[in-house]
Amino acid sequence: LLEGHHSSLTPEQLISCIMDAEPPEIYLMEDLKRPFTEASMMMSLIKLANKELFLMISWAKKIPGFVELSLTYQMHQLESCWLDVLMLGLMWRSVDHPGKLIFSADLKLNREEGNCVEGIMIIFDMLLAATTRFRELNLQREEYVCLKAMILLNSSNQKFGHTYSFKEDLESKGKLQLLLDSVTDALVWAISKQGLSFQLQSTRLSHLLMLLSDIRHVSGKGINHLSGMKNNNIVQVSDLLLEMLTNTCHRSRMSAPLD
Ligand code: AOE
Repeated sequence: LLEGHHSSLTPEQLISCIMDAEPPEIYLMEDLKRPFTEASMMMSLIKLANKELFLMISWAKKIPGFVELSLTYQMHQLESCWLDVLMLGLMWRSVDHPGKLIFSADLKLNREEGNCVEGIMIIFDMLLAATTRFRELNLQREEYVCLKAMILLNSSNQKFGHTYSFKEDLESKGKLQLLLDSVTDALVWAISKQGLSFQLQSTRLSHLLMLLSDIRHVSGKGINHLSGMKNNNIVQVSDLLLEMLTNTCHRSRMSAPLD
C-alpha cells in the first residue's frame, strides 16, 4: 500500500478499517476452580492479558498509518497505553452485564470476587463505574473502536519532549497528529449519524472523550496495583515488544516471564 493512503480515507472507510482490525474474542481455556485464591485469580488475569497483548500488537499494526510511524514511536505508544486499551476493551465486553466484569468469555467476575486479591476490589469498582457510564451513554460499536484507536494514537504525546529528536521521530510526531485528527473526524462522523441535534452531538463527543481521562486514571491505579504486588516479574518486556513489532512473534519468549 502507498504511504499516506490512509489520509485519503473517508471517515466511513476509516471506521470500517478500524472495525476490521478488532481482535477476536478471547478464551482462557482453563478449568477455573472457584472460589478463586489470590494466586489463581492473578494467574488467570495475567495469562489473559498476555494473550490479549499479542492480539493488541496485530490490532495496532492494522490501524491505518500506525506502521508508518518510526519503530520508537510505535513502541512508546504501545508501552504507554496498553492497560488503557485493555481496560476499554473490558468495559465494552461488560457494558451489557451490570455489576460484572467480562474479562473473557470464560472469565466473568463480579465485584465481590475481587475480595480475594488485596487491593483489586477498588480497581474493579472504578472499572465498573466507567462501564456504567458507557452503558448510560449507550456507547455504539463505531464509537468504541474510534475511542480505542484514539487511546493508541494519543497516549504518549507528552513523554516525547526532547529525548527523541531524530528526523524520523519528528516526522512521526506530525504523522501521529494527522492520524489522531482523522480518527477524531471519524468519531465525529459516527456521532453525527445518530440523528441527534447539533448541540447534543457536541455534548456526546465531550462525554465520550472525558471518559478517556477516567480510563487513564484507572489504568494508573492498575499499574500501581500491579507493581505493588509481590513476585512481580511482569515488567521489562520492552525488548520483546520490539521483537514483536519488527516481526515474527516469539510466542514462547513472551509468555515465559509471565507464566
Ligand atoms: C484489564 C483488562 C483486561 O482485558 C485484562 C486485565 C488483566 C489484568 C487486570 C487488568 C485487566 C485490570 C486491572 C487489574 C489487572 C490485575 C490487577 C489490576 C485488575 O488491578 C492485567 C494483567 C496485566 C499483566 C501484565 C502483563 C505485562 C504487561 C507488560 C506490558 C509492557 O511492558 N509492554 C512493553 C507493553 C506491551 C504492549 C503490547
